Amino acid sequence: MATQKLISVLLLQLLLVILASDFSNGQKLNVGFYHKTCPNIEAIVAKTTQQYISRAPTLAAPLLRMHFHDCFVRGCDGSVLLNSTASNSAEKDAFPNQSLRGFHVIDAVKSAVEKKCPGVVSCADILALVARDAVRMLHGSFWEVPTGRRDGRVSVNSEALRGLPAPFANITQLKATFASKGLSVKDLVVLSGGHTIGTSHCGPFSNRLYNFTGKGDTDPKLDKNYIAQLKTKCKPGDIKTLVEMDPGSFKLFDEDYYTLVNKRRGLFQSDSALLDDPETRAYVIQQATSHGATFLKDFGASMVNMGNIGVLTGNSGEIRKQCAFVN
Ligand code: HEM
Ligand SMILES: *[C@@H]1O[C@H](CO)[C@@H](O)[C@H](O)[C@H]1NC(C)=O
Ligand SMILES: *[C@@H]1O[C@H](CO)[C@@H](O)[C@H](O)[C@H]1NC(C)=O
Ligand SMILES: *[C@@H]1O[C@H](CO)[C@@H](O)[C@H](O)[C@H]1NC(C)=O
Ligand SMILES: CC(=O)N[C@H]1CO[C@H](CO)[C@@H](O)[C@@H]1O
Repeated sequence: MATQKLISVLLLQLLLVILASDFSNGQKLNVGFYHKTCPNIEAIVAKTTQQYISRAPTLAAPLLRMHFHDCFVRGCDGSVLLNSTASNSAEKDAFPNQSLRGFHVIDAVKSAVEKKCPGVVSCADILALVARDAVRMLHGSFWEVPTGRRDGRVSVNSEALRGLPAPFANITQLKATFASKGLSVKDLVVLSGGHTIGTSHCGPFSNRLYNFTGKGDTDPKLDKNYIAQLKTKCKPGDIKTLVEMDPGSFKLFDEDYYTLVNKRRGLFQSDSALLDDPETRAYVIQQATSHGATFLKDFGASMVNMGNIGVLTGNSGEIRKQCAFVN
């Protein structure tokens, strides 16, 4: 009968769709992906990360930033962890990465995980978990990290500059960059709150202090008293000195970032730019005037969104044996 034939054709198609999605790149990440294959993964990652961060709390910030840099270039595929080879200059060696550090922590976590569950856990997932643990260890929020990412085999130096937003970016550029990764305007203003921890070299903002438009002027969007303070730390042409991005509380993951931005003390032009859009501005003011009522919760949600960018799943990519090298 025609209907029977139609039904069996439909069933066959359904089966093919299920099979195809099982073996393709279209799978979703999920919390507890390693439930059966590496049940203690979260504890192993947390323990090793803690060992490093308790000794050197300033490592937390670059580890969070590393996950951001991974996700914005080729998706969260561990490409930021790959070393250059004789024939390839990797993301790691690109200009925005010159200040990334903490690779040895990722390597140590990977070794600890490999001992218990060899060949099962991706470096991309390890990075996502370490970033979460780093924030938690600075008294920030906890969020569940969906896992199941696989590691990419490619890392290209020139893609890092193109994929990552510049500290000089204006609000239009920032919104466009985040939108191109599938992230919302809210994700932009929430994730920028990552600048509540860590340090920056003088380089990314010294133009705001000394020669903003090439006339020896300063950036009118930066608080005058703050400029005076920053000038005592960053002399003209100094690209090496480090300054705290949230002075006095750069080891505490809190809502201070929004208080600073609201006082026109965001360090980068990209931070100040959050006052130039009605939606991002409203969020800055809301968090600044409510002791960060929703920031920590929002941050976890936006980190999950960021952690989904361009992930490899199923049979795509590989599970690297060492995070700095493809298998
Ligand atoms: C919105 C666009 C962003 C721009 C333009 C930007 C730019 C920068 C720059 C220029 C630095 C200083 C690097 C140095 O000189 O050492 C920095 C540091 C940092 N960024 Fe961002 N960033 C952005 C978004 C993010 C996001 C989304 C996160 C994480 C969720 C993040 C986390 C950090 C952290 C934690 C540091 C401090 C690193 C350390 O202490 O070594 N940033 N960022
Ligand atoms: C990978 O490169 C980094 C510097 O970018 C270096 O410190 C590290 O030793 C290299 N890793 C290995 C396993 O060679
Ligand atoms: C942002 O920067 C781009 C590129 O420099 C420029 O074309 C655009 O006009 C700027 N937008 C705003 C709102 O300043
Ligand atoms: C400021 O920038 C202008 C234009 O780029 C340049 O000619 C001048 O030498 C700079 N001044 C200083 C003090 O760096
Ligand atoms: C951590 C790291 O690999 N940093 C590299 C960033 O890129 C510069 C070159 O542009 C290298 O010298 C650094 O070693």
